[in-house]
Amino acid sequence: MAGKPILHYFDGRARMESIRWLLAAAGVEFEEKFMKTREDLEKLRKDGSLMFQQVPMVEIDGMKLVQTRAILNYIAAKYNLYGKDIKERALIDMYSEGVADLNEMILYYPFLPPGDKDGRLAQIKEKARNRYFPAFEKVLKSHGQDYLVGNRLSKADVHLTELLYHTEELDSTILANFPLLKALRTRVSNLPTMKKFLQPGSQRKPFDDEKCVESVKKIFS
Ligand SMILES: N[C@@H](CCC(=O)N[C@@H](CS)C(=O)NCC(=O)O)C(=O)O
Repeated sequence: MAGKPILHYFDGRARMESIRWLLAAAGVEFEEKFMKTREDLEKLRKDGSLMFQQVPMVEIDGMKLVQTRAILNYIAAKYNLYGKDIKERALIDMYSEGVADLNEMILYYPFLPPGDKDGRLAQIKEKARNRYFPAFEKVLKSHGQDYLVGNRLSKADVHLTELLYHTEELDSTILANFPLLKALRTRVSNLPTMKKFLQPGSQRKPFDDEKCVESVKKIFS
């Protein structure tokens, strides 16, 4: 039997968090190896583990996978979170990419210079309220089903739920006008695998705070 996937990254959210969420949703246990220093990163680079010299890297099924989206797609395909046919997959990809666009803005936010943060926060909220959340609310309304695609859980639901949690951390009122998104978040959060992951003490990471930002600067500078 294959061992647990091993996640290589720093001890923070950034690009690895959506991988943690997706593995958790699939009910897959995983191990993590946190890089703490530049030497840790160099070691992975020198031993040829990082195809493009970048992390996230995930050891899974005898492979050393890099590129966040490739990793997510592999997990989704393996654990039936990727639709039943190519049309469903196209929708799941389209929704996941929309989520990723807003998520990218949030991911960089903690690493911005202090003077740029207020502007970026306003931009994130504006895009969430006026572009991304209305689009996903409309999808759920259009078919009246429990999940975004095919009436069953897919990676798109997991990514969107993660995004909803993270935007709510930035503004607790952000979901006020999106009842179907709230319902989706509750539904996904109540899945047994997710319930466990959302409890304190799980491998879910908190917001990337100043300590994390400092350590990341040391690793990558
Ligand atoms: N497209 C890649 C980007 C990965 C990336 O930018 N990783 C950063 C850490 S979050 C990194 O390793 N930076 C070092 C470098 O690019 O040399 C992905 O999605 O995985």
